[in-house]
Amino acid sequence: PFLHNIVSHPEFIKGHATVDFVKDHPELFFFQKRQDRATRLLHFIAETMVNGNPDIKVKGPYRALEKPHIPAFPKAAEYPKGTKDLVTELGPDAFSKWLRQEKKIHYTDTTFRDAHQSLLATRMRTFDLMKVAEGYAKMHPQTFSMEVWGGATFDVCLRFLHEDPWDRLAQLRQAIPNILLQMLIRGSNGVGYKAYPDNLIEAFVEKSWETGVDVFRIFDSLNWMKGMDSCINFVRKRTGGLAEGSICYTGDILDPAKTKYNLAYYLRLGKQLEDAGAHLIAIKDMAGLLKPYAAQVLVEALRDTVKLPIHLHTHDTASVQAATYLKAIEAGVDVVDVCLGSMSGLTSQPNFNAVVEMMRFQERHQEFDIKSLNEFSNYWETVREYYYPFESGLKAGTAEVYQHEIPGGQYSNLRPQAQALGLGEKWEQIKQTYTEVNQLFGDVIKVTPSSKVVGDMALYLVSNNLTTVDVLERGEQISFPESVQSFFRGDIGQPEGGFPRKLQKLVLKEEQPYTDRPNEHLPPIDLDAGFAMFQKKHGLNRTFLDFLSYQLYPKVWEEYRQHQIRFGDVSKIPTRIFFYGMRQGEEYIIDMARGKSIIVQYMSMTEPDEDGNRTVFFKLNGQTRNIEVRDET
Ligand code: 3PY
Ligand code: ZN
Repeated sequence: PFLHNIVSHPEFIKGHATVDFVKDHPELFFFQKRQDRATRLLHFIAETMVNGNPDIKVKGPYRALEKPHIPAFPKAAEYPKGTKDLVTELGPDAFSKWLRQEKKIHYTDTTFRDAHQSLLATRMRTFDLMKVAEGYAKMHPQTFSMEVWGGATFDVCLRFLHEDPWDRLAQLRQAIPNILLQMLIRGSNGVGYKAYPDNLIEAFVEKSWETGVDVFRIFDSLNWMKGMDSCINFVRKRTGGLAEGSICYTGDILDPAKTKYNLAYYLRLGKQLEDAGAHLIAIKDMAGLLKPYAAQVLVEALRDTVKLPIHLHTHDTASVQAATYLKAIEAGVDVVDVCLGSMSGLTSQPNFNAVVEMMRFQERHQEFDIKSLNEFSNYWETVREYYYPFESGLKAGTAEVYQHEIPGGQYSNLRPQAQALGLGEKWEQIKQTYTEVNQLFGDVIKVTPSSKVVGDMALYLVSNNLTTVDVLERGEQISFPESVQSFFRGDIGQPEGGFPRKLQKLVLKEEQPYTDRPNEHLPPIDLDAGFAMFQKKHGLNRTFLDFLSYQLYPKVWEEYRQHQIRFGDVSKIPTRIFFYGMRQGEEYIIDMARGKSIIVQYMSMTEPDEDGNRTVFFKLNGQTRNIEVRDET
C-alpha cells in the first residue's frame, strides 16, 4: 500500500515529487486497516443490541414492525420521459417559460426531504428511500420534481445517521434520472446555520448540481435579498439547473392590523427575485400560515407582478392547507408541494394522493395512477413505524400555529429539545414564549436559522424563569445565548425594518454590530490547498465532496469519519436493525455493495463478564462470529 500511496499521489503524478516528497507527506503512511467490512458492520449491530442506538431513547422490545410492501413497477422498462429530460432539451430559461404557460397543475413530492424533516426529525435513511426511488420514477414521471436533499438532511445524515449525504444524492440521481431533483438551500448559509465564504457556497452549488440537484430552492431566513443574490448567481453561472428564489411567508396579508409583511412587501420581494435572475419564485410558507383566501390574493398578484412560474410550499400544521392549495390553483399557481399520504399532514405538507383526487375532473387536473400512488403511500405508512421514536407527538392540526408561527421543520425538533432540557412539561409556556420573543425581536421572519435563534431564546427564558419584560428591564445582567448574540451582531443578515435598537444594545453590550453581508467578513477558502491538506490529514481516498462536507461541518464530519472507520458504511444496514438490533435466530441479508451481500444471523449474547463486556454471537454466512462489546447500560 505504501508504494501505491506514492504513485497515486497527485503531486507524484504531476511530476512534482522531490527528494523531500515522502517526508512532506505523512499521509503516505496511512494505511486503511484491512478489517473486513462485514466484521465492522457486525460490530455496529452488536453495539446496538447491547447499548441501544444512542440516537433513540428506546431499546427493544419494540413495536411489531412489519415488512414494508414495495409497490410494483416494470423493472425492465425504460424510464418514461419526465421534467428532467425537458430541462435538458429546452435549457432552464425556456423550461421556465414552458412551465409558466402550462395549464395543468404540477406537483413537487417532498416525501424524501421536508416531510420526514418535519414529522420525524429528518431521520429517514437512504436505505428506505432507495427501496422505492426507481419504482416511483418509473410509475410517476409526471411529477414536477422530487425534493430530496438540503435543508437539515445534510447535517442529520452525517451527525445521526452516519451516512454520506453526497452518496445519498448520487444514488437517488441514478435511480431517478427522469424527474427533476430539488434541494433546499439557505442562501449564504448553505445547508448550515451560519454564513460561509462565498467561494465555498459556489463550490457547494456546483458540486450539488454535478452530483444530481436540478432545482435549487434558495431562501434567506430574513428574506434578505443580499443573502440570496449570490446563490442565485452561482446556480446560473455554475450549473445547468434552475434557481428558485423564495419568498418566506409570515403573518397574514389579510389582517389589516399586521402591516409589516403586507402584500406590497411580498410583491416587491418577488420582483427583486425575478430581477436577480431566478427561474421560478417559491412562496415558502414554512409554518403553514398562508390561509386560503390570502393565497388567492397573493398568487394572483404575484403572477401579475412577475413573469415567472410560481411554486407554492406550505405545511399543514393547522390542517386547512388543502384549501389553500385549491384557492392557489384557482388563482393560477403553477406548482404545489405535496407529499405521499402517509407522510403528509400536520407539520408536513398536504396529502399528495388526496390533492390529486381533489382535482380530478377539473380543468387543471394532472393525471396520476392513483392506485400506484396509494401503494407508495402505504409503503411509507409501514416504514414510518420504524421511526416512531422521532414522532413529534402532535396528534391533530392546531390553530395555535397562527399565534406561535413555529415552522413545521422546527416543531418536530423543538419539543424533543425542550424535553432534553427537562422542560417537557413546560411545552405550552415555550410556545407562548416563542410568540413573545418574536415580538421582542421586532416580528422577524422565522425559518432556519432565524427560527433557531427565536427558539433558543424561548428555551433560555423558560429554563431561567425569565420573561421578555425581564429582558428589557434587566438585560445588562443577562448573558444571552450565543445564537442570539450572533443574530444581533448581523451574522445571519439584516431583518426587515432593522433590529430593535435597545435590545440590540442589551444583547451585544460593547460589541459593534454590522449591516453588510456576513460573507464579506469571511475570506475565501483556498480550495486547492485546503483539499490537499485535508487529504494529507484524512487519507488520499477522501474526495473533494468529503472536503466540502468537512468545510461545512468540520466536527460533525470528523465524527462521521471516525464512525465510518470503526463500523464501515452503516447506511447498508436495514432500518429495523439499525435502530433496534436483531431478534434471536433472525436472519438478514445485507447488501453491502452491488452484487455483494452477507447473511447475518443473531444467535445469542452472554451476560457481562467482570470487566463489563458481553460477547455477542452471530452467524455470518453460516460461520460463527463473536463480537465483544462493553455494556454501558
Ligand atoms: C430548512 O431550512 O431546513 C427548512 O426546512 C426551512 O423551512
Ligand atoms: Zn418546509
